Amino acid sequence: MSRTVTGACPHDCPDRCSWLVRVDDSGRAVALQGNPAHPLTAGRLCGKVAGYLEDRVYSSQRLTRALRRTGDKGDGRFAEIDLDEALEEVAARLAGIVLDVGPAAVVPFSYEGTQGLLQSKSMSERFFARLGATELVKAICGPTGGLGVAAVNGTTTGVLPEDAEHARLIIVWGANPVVTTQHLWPAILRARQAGARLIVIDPVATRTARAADWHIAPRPGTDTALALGLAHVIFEHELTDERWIATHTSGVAELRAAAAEFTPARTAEITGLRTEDIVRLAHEYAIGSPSLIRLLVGMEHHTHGAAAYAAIACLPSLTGAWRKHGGGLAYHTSPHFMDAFNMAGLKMPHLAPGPRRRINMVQLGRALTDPELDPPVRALFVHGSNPAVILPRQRLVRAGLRRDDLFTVVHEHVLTDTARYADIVLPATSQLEHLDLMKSWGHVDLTLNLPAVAPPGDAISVTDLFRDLARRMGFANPCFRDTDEDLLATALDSPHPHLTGITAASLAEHGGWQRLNLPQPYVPFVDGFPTSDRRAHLDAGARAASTALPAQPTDARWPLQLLSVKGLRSMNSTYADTERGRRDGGPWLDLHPDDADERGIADGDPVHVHNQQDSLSFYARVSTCVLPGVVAAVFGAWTVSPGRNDGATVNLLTDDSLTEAGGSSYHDTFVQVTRQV
Ligand SMILES: Nc1nc2c(c(=O)[nH]1)N[C@H]1C(S)=C(S)[C@@H](COP(=O)(O)OP(=O)(O)OC[C@H]3O[C@@H](n4cnc5c(=O)[nH]c(N)nc54)[C@H](O)[C@@H]3O)O[C@H]1N2
Ligand SMILES: Nc1nc2c(c(=O)[nH]1)N[C@H]1C(S)=C(S)[C@@H](COP(=O)(O)OP(=O)(O)OC[C@H]3O[C@@H](n4cnc5c(=O)[nH]c(N)nc54)[C@H](O)[C@@H]3O)O[C@H]1N2
Ligand code: SF4
Ligand SMILES: [Mo]
Repeated sequence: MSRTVTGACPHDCPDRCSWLVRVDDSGRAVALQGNPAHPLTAGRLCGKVAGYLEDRVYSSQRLTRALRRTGDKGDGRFAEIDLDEALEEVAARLAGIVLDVGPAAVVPFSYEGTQGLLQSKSMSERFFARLGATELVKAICGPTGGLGVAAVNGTTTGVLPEDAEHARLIIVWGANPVVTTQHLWPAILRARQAGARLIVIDPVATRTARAADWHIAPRPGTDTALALGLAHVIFEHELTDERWIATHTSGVAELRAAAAEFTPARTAEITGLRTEDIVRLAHEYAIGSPSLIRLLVGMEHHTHGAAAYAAIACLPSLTGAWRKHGGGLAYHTSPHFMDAFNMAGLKMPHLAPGPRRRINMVQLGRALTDPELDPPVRALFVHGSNPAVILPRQRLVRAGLRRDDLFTVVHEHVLTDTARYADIVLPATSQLEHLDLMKSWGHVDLTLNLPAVAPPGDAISVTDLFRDLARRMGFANPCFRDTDEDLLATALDSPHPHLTGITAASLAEHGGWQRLNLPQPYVPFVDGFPTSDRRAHLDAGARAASTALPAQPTDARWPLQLLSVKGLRSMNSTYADTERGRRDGGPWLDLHPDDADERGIADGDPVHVHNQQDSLSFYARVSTCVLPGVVAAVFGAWTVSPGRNDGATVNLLTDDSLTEAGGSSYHDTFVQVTRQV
């Protein structure tokens, strides 16, 4: 008899689909489908994940045995070894490095390959805390926008993205939901069916922008100016909600003064938009009711990204958009979960023997190659991430990974670019083979992922891996013997009202998911913002004014701004190796006709894209999809993906400077494009 097991997609995607796995008599998963009972998933997985069984679980490329490197770092030659032998070697090497140089010489590098609490934030965290390893600052995605929005509202949460359905004027600002949040997009479509108008603010004519009623394309990095320009018009034309401002905000005088400088004419000059469009947008926004601004990650990857989020976050408080269900600002929903879970119990940071050194993931390349770093990084333990592809300044990262005196362990599903540099590769379980508890950053349903099939070969989960290493390294604390079920119960062991009545058993009984206990309808902030004085701090938006000018090329040789965006068929760098991931062909670089003409480039021509860091090959796609002065490419390709990219991994060109919150300012990258002869 076949059986059906409930689970959830592990990816770093706001949609967090609930899924059903059909397993046949022999214990093989034969079908994977979106859970029809979960309202947002609505029975459908996206095109990236629909093939998870073939592309990952049963892929011929799947790692099922531990590997030891036999060739040079990076060239991908390995020999299979026993898992026990591999783990013994890892434990011995880590112990040796701790003894020789100290525990800070060990750097764990994990990110969002799986967003499961157990696989990404439990036993591994305990292990590295107990070891006293360097702590990785993981601010590449989220904290920059979060810093700006929370400076105003006290939190990054707001309108639930699914409540876009109730809005009648929707501004999607720096987000591409048709590609990146495919299950939340229908909420926007439903709103439109009910008469809502959709405006997209994006320098690129994305699929979302092309579907909008109005696409506004400011120059990249000019959103602070645009938001302050809109505030200017809203003040000047008395479109403010004075009652909301008086009772729910502070700092309006500062914001008014800052916005005074951003006349439509000046705003137009900075953003490249027309003055009449700025005035019209402000009016439409202020009058639309309920009006919703949907933010995601687009403005984050700029040096002054946080400022833009702060300036934008002031707008709904100027117009009182928060009053109505569906009105306000929709951004991350994570805090609804993360504030509720017992994270200290799960991660146990107190196990650390003392203060831990911190290294920012964005600058891993620097850390690995800095001759002055004391202690030097001597061991790198990677799981749930592909740093050789996703990090900026890729050549430096790879130079670091190539170091002979660096011991690198990579726990993975497939032999990624990063895994090719490993001394030891360990095979990881897939989402079908381990237990997990999944939050979401796009909705408020908690999902349970039950193991559906046995792991292939020696594949081992993150939790089992670190339990085993803890034992081998003699960590006596009983917390290292907690089972996955114990860990799951610990995560939910919290007095927070969002979790009342939610247990592993109740999640299973409810078909694998339950909504957090939030009021329905959820109308945030009508009773006050979660700030010290319960008010939105508009002065934070005023302070943004000082960084309202966009990044400029510092060298006339590299005049074009390169935006590297998310791909339709890949999930960051995941699936870039699959047939599906390669279907788009290319790699493509979008280029404006003016810039193409100036360089004698025709549509489809092979081009070099180069700057002070590197040079890559692309095919030009000449169209007005991008503004003059801007080029755009999808990031995430691997150097070794055959046929697709000739090694064109965009992060060879991106710079590793930090945003205000320690994120990566990928988009402040400037390049030149020349026709290949
Ligand atoms: N298919 C697919 N889905 C994904 C992912 C994926 O790789 N593929 N990745 C997931 C992850 S990790 C994330 S963080 C989310 C991201 O989801 P999104 O934020 O929706 O995606 P991005 O492509 O990073 O950026 C969105 C848009 O911001 C625009 N942008 C860049 N600079 C500026 C600017 O200065 N101002 C304005 N207004 N817009 C700007 C870009 O042109 C881009 O179209 O998607 C998730 N979902
Ligand atoms: N130029 C440029 N660079 C970018 C971005 C951009 O827009 N432009 N976007 C940035 C953003 S927003 C983000 S979030 C990051 C994403 O960076 P990452 O989170 O590193 O994303 P992925 O490339 O998906 O790599 C995740 C890896 O985890 C592995 N994995 C999945 N599940 C498991 C598991 O259960 N166990 C183990 N051990 N491994 C697992 C996958 O096989 C995959 O290789 O990239 C950033 N990089
Ligand atoms: S990547 Fe996102 S849209 Fe696709 S199945 Fe996973 S959660 Fe759903
Ligand atoms: Mo991200």
